[in-house]
Amino acid sequence: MSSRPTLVTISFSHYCEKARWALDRAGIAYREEAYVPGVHLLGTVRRGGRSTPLLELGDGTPSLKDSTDILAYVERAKPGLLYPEDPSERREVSELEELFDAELGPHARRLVYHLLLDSGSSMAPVIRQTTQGAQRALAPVLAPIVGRMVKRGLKVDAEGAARSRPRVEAVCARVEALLADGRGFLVGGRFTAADLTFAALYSPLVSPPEHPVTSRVDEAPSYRAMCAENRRRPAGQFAMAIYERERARVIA
Ligand SMILES: N[C@@H](CCC(=O)N[C@@H](CS)C(=O)NCC(=O)O)C(=O)O
Repeated sequence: MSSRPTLVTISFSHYCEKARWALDRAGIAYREEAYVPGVHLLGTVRRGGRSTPLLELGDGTPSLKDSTDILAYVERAKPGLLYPEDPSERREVSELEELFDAELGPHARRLVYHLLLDSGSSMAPVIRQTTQGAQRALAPVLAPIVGRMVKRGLKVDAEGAARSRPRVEAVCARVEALLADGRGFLVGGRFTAADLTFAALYSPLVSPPEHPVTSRVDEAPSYRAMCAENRRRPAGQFAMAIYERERARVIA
C-alpha cells in the first residue's frame, strides 16, 4: 500500500525550499517532517540518506536524497512543468541548476550563517519559529549546540566568508548577464527549474515575503540590512520577482 510522500527537511534550508517549491507547484501532496540541523539525521539516516531534502515516496522505492533528484521526480510526474522540451534549452536549464546547487547554495548559506552567528545572534528564535513539538520546546537548549555545530561544520568564520563572497558574486554576475537583455526568465521565455533554483537558493540573501518558512522568522536588523542591499541589485530584484509571481502558483 502506498501512502503520501514524506519530505524530510531542515525547515529553513534553501535546498529544502527548492524541493518544497517544486512539489507545491506540481500540486503533489506530501507531509513535511521538519528538523533543525543535526537532529535531521533522525529523519534521514533511517531512510537511507543523510542530508536534507530527502523525499520518501511511501511506495517502497528508494528515497530521493538530493533536491535535483526531487525535481526530476516532479518532472516525471508532470512532464514539462520545470524543464523545457527543446534539448538545448533543457541542457541550459540543467547546467544553471547545477551551477546554483554547487556554487550559490553552499556559499550563500555560509554568508548568512556568518552574518547571524558571528554577531552573536542566537538560533533560538529561528528554531522556535520554524519547528514544532519537542524541537520547538527545546529551542533554548538546542540553539547554542546547533550554532556551534554549524559554525564548525560549515567553516563559518571571517576567512570562510571572505572565500564565499566572490563565489556568490560570480553567480550573480552570470545571472545578471543573462537578465541584461530584459528577459523575465533565465531560459526560454518561461519559468523553469533554473528560475526556481536560483530564487530558492538566493532566498536567504533577500528573504522574500512569499517564502513559506523564513518569512515567519523575526529578522535581526543586520540581516534585514543585508537583504535590503541585495534586493537593490538586479539578481536580488529577479529573485524577489520570481517569488512574487511564481511561488504561490499550483499547476495541477
Ligand atoms: N546537493 C544537496 C545539498 C543539500 C544540503 O546541503 N543540505 C543541507 C541543508 S542546507 C543539509 O542537510 N546538511 C546537513 C547534512 O548534510 O548532514 C541537495 O541539493 O539536496
